[in-house]
Amino acid sequence: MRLDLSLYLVTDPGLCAGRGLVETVVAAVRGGVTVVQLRDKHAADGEMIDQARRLKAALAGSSVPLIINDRLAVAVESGADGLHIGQDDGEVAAARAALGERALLGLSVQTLEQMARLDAEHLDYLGLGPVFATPSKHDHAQPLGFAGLARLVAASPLPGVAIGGLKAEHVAATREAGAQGLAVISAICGRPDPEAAARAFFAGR
Ligand code: TZP
Ligand code: MG
Repeated sequence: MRLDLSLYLVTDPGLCAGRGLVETVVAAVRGGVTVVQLRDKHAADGEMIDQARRLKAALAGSSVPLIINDRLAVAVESGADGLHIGQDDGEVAAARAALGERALLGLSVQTLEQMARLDAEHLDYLGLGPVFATPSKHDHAQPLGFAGLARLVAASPLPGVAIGGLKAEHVAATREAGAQGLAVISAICGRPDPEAAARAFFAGR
C-alpha cells in the first residue's frame, strides 16, 4: 500500500470513546487523514483484532492504510496493513519476517543514538518525537522541539512522521523541519468534530 504520511491519526480508546472508534476514524478520514494507527495499550489481543477488522472494513475503498501499534500478532491476525513498534517492542527484522514484505512497518525513534543503530532495511517509515510534551503518552521521552526534530530528520534514511503535542498550527514548522507529516491523537480524536479537526491540517496548503 502506498504510504502518504501527511496526516497520521493515532487512536486512543479514551479520547475516541465518546462517539465511537469507527465513527471517529471515518470522520477523520473524510477530513483528510492519510494513515490510521490503532493504538490501545490495555485491550486484550482478541478485542483489538475485532476493532482492527471493523476499522479495516470501514476503510475499505479508501487508500488509507490501517497500522497496528505494538502487537505483531494482532497485525498478522487482523489483516491490517502494517505494524508500528517502539524501541522496546522486539526486533525489527523479526517483525518484518512475520509480516511479510508487503506490510508497512514503522518504528518510533527519539534520539540520534537510536537513529544511528537503525535497522532501516526492514522499515518503511519512522515516528519521530515527541516534539512537545503531551498528556496523551505517559512515559514519553524528552521533547525534541522543532530543532531536535530537524536533527533527527537530517540523520534519517527513511521518511519520518512527527508526533507529540502537534496541532494544525504546527504544520508549517513540522514541514520546515523536514518531516513528511504529522501524527496526532488529541488534535483529532479529542475534538467534537474530528472531520473538521482533520481538515484544519490542510487549510494552509
Ligand atoms: N508517541 C509519542 S507522543 C505520543 C505518542 C503515541 C502521543 C501523541 O498524542 P497527542 O495527543 O497528539 O499529543
Ligand atoms: Mg510500543
